[in-house]
Amino acid sequence: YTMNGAVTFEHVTFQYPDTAAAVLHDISFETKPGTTVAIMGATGAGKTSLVGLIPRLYEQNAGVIKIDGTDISTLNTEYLRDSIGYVPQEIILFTGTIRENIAWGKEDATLDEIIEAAKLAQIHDTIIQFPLGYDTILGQKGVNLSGGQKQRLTIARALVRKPCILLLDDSTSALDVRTEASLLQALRNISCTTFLITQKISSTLHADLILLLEDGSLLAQGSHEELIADCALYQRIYES
Ligand code: DGT
Ligand code: MG
Repeated sequence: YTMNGAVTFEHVTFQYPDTAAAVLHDISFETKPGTTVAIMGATGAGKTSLVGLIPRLYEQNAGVIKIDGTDISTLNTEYLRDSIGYVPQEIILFTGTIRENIAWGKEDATLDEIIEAAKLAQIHDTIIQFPLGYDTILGQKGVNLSGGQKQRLTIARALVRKPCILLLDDSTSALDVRTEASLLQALRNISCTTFLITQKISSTLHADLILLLEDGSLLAQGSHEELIADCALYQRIYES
């Protein structure tokens, strides 16, 4: 691990090149290394766009993003994307073994590294229950996984690259509360700064920082206790 994973946004504004209106307005926040950041907000609020700026999938129009104090626009994008794991909102699995699906993009991963990643992603116990274990074939010719199993497999795929920062775009929506809590704890144990886009209040309860987006603006930020005390929208989400 080369990065500590402290991410800072300073007055970040972003709009997609082909559109007139900004989708993120003046976003500022600061995370500590190895912590959990939950990002909440209605559909279209800008959650996916926000996390996409961290590995520089897009460039902000104004403001500065820093990792460990360094402006990311001065960092090599290959280095950035090697250090940042990204689990996109759309899950992509292919017909092949579980082992191949986890190692996708890092074909030189050893079986030990794959198992380690699967354990962190809370999917190892499920995998070893299949008669063929990691050699189980997925897809039309093999087993079909549940939504939550697919999500954990794609999280394992990101973890096999040993990222310092992990971006989970709605990747725990199908996990039960206990499994999600175990996953977040495992990520804390390896000091991986985790951005978790979520609609579930159960995911935010243990987050160190919650970012609540509304129409591209950061409506509120803080811990669960702080937002319950200060933010009417968060209270409404909590009570619904
Ligand atoms: P979700 O996933 O439905 O919960 O919504 P978010 O919060 O992830 O929203 P996001 O960041 O995907 O979209 C924010 C706004 O940006 C929304 O008005 C749609 C627009 N947008 C998203 N992706 C693109 C893109 O690739 N190109 C353009 N021009 N606009 C985009
Ligand atoms: Mg999204």
